[in-house]
Amino acid sequence: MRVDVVTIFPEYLAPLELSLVGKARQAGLLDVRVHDLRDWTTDRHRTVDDTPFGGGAGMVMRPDVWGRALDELLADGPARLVVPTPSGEPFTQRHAESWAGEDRLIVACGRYEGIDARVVEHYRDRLPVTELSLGDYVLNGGEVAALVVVEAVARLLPGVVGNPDSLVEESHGADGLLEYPVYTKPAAWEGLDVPDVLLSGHHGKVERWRRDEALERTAERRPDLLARLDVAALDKHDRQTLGRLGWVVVGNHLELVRPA
Ligand code: JB8
Repeated sequence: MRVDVVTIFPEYLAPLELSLVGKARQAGLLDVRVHDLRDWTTDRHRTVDDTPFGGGAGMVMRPDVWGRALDELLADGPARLVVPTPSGEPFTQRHAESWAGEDRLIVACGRYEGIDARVVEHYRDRLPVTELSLGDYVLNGGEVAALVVVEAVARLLPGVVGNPDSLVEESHGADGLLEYPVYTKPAAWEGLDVPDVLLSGHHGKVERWRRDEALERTAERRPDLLARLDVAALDKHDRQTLGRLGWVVVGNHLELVRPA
């Protein structure tokens, strides 16, 4: 897969040389190209921004500079355009899974007050475009989101993660629950013991304990995930555990009932 990242801070993307993503690139599994938006400016000062029409604080990125950059990259062929913005849709593992099956992404990193809205309006009629949020907080630009998207997608590409089993049993995986807690040696540390069941060698009991821990953690930390869970994925024991946590099946979903 190919990913083009366009930014006024190409050095910000240096971590994409490292670790698993760096190895995937070296192995030829992932082609990441980082571009300086200022390469598409035409003035002496390499200007990428201007004052907002209608007034207000800050500066807005010019659509003409972005248009030249994106048109040149798109001359190589079609791509999905990803535009990080705090007003985008929340990035999830579902986006990463879907995009890992695509040929090409272009990530357009804004700065200042963002990119002139006509850029997304123009390319939406020509390409799949996703305005994407990393969460409900505000960063200074889209570069961190570009790092997040490349890492989340790259690890799902065939051959990038050595043991593909690592990809199936994890948080925000298909079962819609958070991961259970994990432990390794030493079995006793700072007065804290690893739960006995994990040392028992009883595979069935280990699996049940992990499932209950995942359900409890999700109920405690991410009730929004439980409320969106498909109850078809829950066995009788799951429903018992959730019942003790105050969650009951109503139709095809879960609801939290407070004790009377
Ligand atoms: C200007 O918070 B963010 C984010 C913030 C930004 C821009 C893009 C993304 C562009 N500020 O993810």
